[in-house]
Amino acid sequence: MSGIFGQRRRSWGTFSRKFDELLQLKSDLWGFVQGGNGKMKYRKTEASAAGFRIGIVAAKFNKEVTSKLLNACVDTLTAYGVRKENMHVMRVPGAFEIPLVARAMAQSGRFNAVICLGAVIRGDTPHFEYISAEVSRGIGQAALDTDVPIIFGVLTTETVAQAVERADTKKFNRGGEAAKSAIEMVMVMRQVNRIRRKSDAETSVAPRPAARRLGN
Ligand code: INI
Repeated sequence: MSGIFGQRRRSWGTFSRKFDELLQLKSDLWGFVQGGNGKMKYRKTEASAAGFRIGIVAAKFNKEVTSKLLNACVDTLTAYGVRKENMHVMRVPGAFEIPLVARAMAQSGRFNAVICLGAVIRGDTPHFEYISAEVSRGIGQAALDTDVPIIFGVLTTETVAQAVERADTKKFNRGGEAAKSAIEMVMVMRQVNRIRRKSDAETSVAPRPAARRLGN
């Protein structure tokens, strides 16, 4: 995983990546699939995320759980075609710190989506209410402020056992689910931004910054 977010480089690599993305987008939408009778049919295919750039913010608090979420998230992104060099992971102390970093990553214009991973466990602490309320509000607000999909992959559970179960790839696999939601939301926002651009062009309004930056 690499990339220094905030830094902009314009090189042949950037242009060839854009070209790859365009080709990939086309094959995301249509491709040959095998029909029930064994014949090949030309129809919509599975989503692929090749060329996507994904930011991940993962809390260190309850590390045994958040590491599982992170591993599953990275594995699923990889399975969908996201290259390791296009994933940028930021670790933060606890869930409370996630929204600030997620918002900054989204604002950088370097990511198609940002995934937030954490585990807030009630235990005996009144902290739970404050932290879980703040992290969900902050993540939602960050997405609305930046126009970039920011995925809520933060577990809020009563017990450690519940959190472990939700992070388990053979059970709820919330890390993998968060990765899939991110990919789906990138596709959704591309469609929305296409509609916006069309409507902006019709009304001669300048394109919105988020839509312009990553070609979303
Ligand atoms: N952070 C978590 O991510 N999960 C928790 O369950 C938790 N509890 O219970 O206290 C927690 N606390 C730390 C918090 O997120 C901040 O890092 C800390 O308060 C410093 O701002």
